Amino acid sequence: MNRYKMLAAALGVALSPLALAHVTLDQPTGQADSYHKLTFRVGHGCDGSPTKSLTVMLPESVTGAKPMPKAGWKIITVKGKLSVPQESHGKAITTAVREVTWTGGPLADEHFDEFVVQAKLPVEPGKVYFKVVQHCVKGSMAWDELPGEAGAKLLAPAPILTIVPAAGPAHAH
Ligand SMILES: [Cu+2]
Repeated sequence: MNRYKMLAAALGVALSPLALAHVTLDQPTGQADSYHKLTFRVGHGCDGSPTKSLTVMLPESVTGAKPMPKAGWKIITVKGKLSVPQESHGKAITTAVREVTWTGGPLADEHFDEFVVQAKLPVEPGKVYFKVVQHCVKGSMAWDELPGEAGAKLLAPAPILTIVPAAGPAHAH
């Protein structure tokens, strides 16, 4: 347990809004089967220490990821094999970008910033989670907790995107 988590545990439900800034998605919903702009917002450093890298892990159902270049940050992508091939433009794809890392900054704890990836969302509506690791000058934070029992408060939740059904065909008369 790091100091942030210990502090949060000690405070219980009395977390300040600032402590809840976390790493989150700017847009909580996206349309199924669309190319979507995922904007990850970093609200603070690690227990006051400035952020020097951010790694976003993409679930298998999210493909074709392209990070947006960012001044002052270097981008590294890691490709991996998909356990289930997906289809794109009529072609089967078996590998996809599974991880995007930005290194640079450092981003001061007093500032916030946004890290952007464009990616194709799954066809099926539902929830997808993006596990994120934030490395700081001192220490790191893993934003990788998934919801468990109902109502349980997560200290370091993974950013979540709700996939909503694609808009149906135009109503024709
Ligand atoms: Cu926070």
